[in-house]
Amino acid sequence: MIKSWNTIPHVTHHEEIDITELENFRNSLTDRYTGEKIKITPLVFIMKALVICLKKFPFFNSSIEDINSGKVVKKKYFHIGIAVDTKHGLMVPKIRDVNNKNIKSLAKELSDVSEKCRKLKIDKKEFYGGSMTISSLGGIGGCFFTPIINSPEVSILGVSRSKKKQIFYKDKFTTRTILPISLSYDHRVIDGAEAARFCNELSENLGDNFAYKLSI
Ligand code: CAO
Repeated sequence: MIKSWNTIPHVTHHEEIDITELENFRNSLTDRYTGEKIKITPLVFIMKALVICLKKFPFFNSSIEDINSGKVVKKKYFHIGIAVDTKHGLMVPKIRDVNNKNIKSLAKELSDVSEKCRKLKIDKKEFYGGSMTISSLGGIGGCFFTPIINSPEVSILGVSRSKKKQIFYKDKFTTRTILPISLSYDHRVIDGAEAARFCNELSENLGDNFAYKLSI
C-alpha cells in the first residue's frame, strides 16, 4: 500500500448514483416457496455493473508492464477483487470470471470467500490476478473516501453507504436512494474525462434501467 500510494499518481473521482429502482427490486426478493426474504447485498449488483464498464473502458482492466516504455497490458478476464475486513487485517481475494456468473451464484461466492478470509482458510493463490478491486464500506457507513489502488491494478472503486435523499427528479423534489461511489485511478493510464465517463456508465448500469443493463 505504501508503494502504491508513493508511486502511483492517484486521482479520486466521486459520484452519486441513483439506485432507487435497484434497491426496490433487491428488497422485494423473496423465496417463492418459503416466503423468506432473499439476502443479496448491493455489492453483487455493483460487481456485475462494473464488469460492463470494464468491457467498455478496457484501460481500467489493465496493468502497467513497463513504465519506461509505457507498455500497458489489457486483461481479457474479469476477476474482481473484493476488500474484506477481517480481524486479521484487510484481505483482497478475487471473484473470478464475474462476467460468466449470475447474481445468485456471485452472492454465494462472495459470502463463502469472505468467510474463508475471516477464518484464515483462504488459499494464497486467491489473492492474485485481479482486474479491478471494489472496497465497499456500504455495510458500515461513511460517505465518500479515497481508496488506494491495489497495484498492479490501475483503478479501484470505493463504495459507501446508500441513503435516501430529497433530490430534484423528473421536475419535482422527491425521495430517492443515492449511492456514493469514489473511483481512484492511476493518472498515468487513465484521464479524468475517461474516469467521469466510466462513472456515468456505472450510474446507467445501476440506474432505473438496471434490469436490462445487467442482463446483457
Ligand atoms: N448501502 C447500503 N447498505 C449496504 C450497502 C450499501 N452500499 N452495502 C451493504 N449494505 C448492507 C447490506 O445489504 C447488509 O444489510 P442487511 O444486514 O440488512 O442484509 C449490510 O449492509 C451488511 O452487508 P455486508 O457488509 O455484510 O455485505 P457486503 O456484501 O456489502 O460486503 C464485504 C461484503 C466482504 C465487502 C464486507 O463484509 C466487508 O468486509 N467490508 C469492508 C471492506 C473494507 O474494509 N474496505 C476498506 C478497505 S480500505 O480501502
